[in-house]
Amino acid sequence: MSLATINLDAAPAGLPEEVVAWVSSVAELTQPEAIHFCDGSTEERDRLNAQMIASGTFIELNQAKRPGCYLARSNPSDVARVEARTFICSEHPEDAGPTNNWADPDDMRLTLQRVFAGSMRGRTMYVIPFSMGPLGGPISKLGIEITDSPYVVANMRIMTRMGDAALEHIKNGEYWVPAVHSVGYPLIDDAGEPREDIPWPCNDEKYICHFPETREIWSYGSGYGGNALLGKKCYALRIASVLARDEGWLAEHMLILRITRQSDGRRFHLTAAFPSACGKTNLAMLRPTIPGWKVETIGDDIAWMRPGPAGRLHAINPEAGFFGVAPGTSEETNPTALHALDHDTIFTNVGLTDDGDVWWEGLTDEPPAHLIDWQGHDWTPDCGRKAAHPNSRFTVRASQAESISPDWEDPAGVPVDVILFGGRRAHNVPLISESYDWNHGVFVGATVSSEQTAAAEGTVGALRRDPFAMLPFCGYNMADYWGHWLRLGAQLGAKAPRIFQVNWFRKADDGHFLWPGFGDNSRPIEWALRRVAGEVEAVDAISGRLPALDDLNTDGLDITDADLEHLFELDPDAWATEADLTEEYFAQFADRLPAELQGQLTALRNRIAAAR
Ligand code: GTP
Ligand code: SPV
Ligand code: MN
Repeated sequence: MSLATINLDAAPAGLPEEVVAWVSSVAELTQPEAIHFCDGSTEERDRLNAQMIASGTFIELNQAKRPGCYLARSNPSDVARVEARTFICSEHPEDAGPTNNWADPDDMRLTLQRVFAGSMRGRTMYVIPFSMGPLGGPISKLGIEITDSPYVVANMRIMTRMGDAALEHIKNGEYWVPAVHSVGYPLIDDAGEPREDIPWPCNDEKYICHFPETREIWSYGSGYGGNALLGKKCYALRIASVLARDEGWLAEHMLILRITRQSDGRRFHLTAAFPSACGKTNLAMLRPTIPGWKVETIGDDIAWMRPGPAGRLHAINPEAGFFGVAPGTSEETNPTALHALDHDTIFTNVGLTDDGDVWWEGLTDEPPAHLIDWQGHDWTPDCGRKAAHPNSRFTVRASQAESISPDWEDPAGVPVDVILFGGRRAHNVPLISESYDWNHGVFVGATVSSEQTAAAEGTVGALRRDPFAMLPFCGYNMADYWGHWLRLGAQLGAKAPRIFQVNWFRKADDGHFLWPGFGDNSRPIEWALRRVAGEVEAVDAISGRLPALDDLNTDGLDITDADLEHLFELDPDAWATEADLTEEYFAQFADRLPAELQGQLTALRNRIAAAR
């Protein structure tokens, strides 16, 4: 089958030969019934929405209450990223490193040929040209995702700059990354018999594959989130981290925000890496509980950062939307996000109320008396099940957040002053500490551990290492990635951002969170910014430099003195155990581990010994 023999509705003129050849080869393999090149128009969106309502993929929400909003319910087996089925297919296993699943690229190509063969039979194949980052920007990059899922098209339309405008850049010969996705549910079976479509097609066999040398993405079997919206984790993190290593920049799992001090108008830009579902969206939309600071949102999940002309590190948000965790989002915790969801939002796996609205755990104190849960079953508050899946999400344009910065689409990015590393740590890690220098900051980032959340399949709550919040997202050997960070720091020198570690999740012995979090996170951040401005001293300690308690703004803060002190307690014995575990952790990287990090471990041990 060649492109010419496939019934194209509106194939754009002037496609580069390599695009035609690639689309044809994927069509030949997957055998779709039709091919549609997405133009990104509202007409196209409306047509696909109507089609998804008819097929049951979308449930139209109450349009008087939430215009342009839809609910999708996934298959209960397809609710999160599948890290065990995510592969880095580099030629040499050591280039994927011990923290990734490696697969031989030749073997994987054979597997992919097998599963993709005929996988789109009876379906339309959508071709989505997209830009990660503002169109034509110096830090931005292009891609084309082929998918057989209209739900993916609808989400990519929100999450990226998608359609004709991106295609124009590809037609001009700019570099683009190919990404192929199939849900793996053809509508014609092997015997040639047609079968009915279902609201959430997917396949029990899943492969999320990355080829770092040829810079390709192939994803099979899942329609959910980062498994299927290939611009996000697959491109903007796993493939982009490889591009960034080779080209001298950084692709990171970080939010970006601007904080302006109103008294003198001084602007600070901050990026922060937290593991999945650990508060990036909330922090990106921070509403300070202390006066005098204004926060603007630039991004909530991914930052691409490059040294700029004046030698500073500049960050852009490569995405155009938020794919945010719904549960826990409320008028109290994140009013900005909540208000953004008033219109033109796709909700996935949340509860459906009797008046056609949405609900999730934490949205209101008082749950509705009845609703339909994320699996389509009747739900009442006492039924013992969750109304929304813990990894249920909303997809919304970034521009719908009232906190969005007027400069969020500046193609040159914003100059970064501060980098935060955080995780969920019930013990040991203080509310905030400053790294002694860049290399110490890299050590802190490299040793982050965090309790696992529902964002990926696995044991929720289990403590695991999540270096730089990139464990599931680094496209090459993690030790080489640390080396890349060390080199970039040396290049930036005195102009490098300052690095801090934070932990909103420390718990008291009775299990309550010691820190109120959310808007009050502005307090330790204020201290960090005052450090950058050279306005406040710090106290040298085991894990880094701590604030003197008097320097942390606690006006109006609802916390006991005991809890406040506990937040900064550093137990030398517990830290000696941390150091032992770090040594064990580092051992798996063998001779790829940068010597500087071994040196940082020794320095940590020396500080522990001095504190004893
Ligand atoms: P991904 O989109 O998965 O990368 O994650 P994210 O980091 O953007 O996650 P998000 O901001 O949606 O995290 C939400 C979870 O973090 C919810 O369970 C919140 O209740 C919790 N959370 C966010 N901020 C805080 C905080 O300051 N304190 C506490 N205790 N919990 C918080
Ligand atoms: C994450 O898991 O870090 C996310 C959600 O941001 S997903 O896009 O599904 O990866
Ligand atoms: Mn994320």
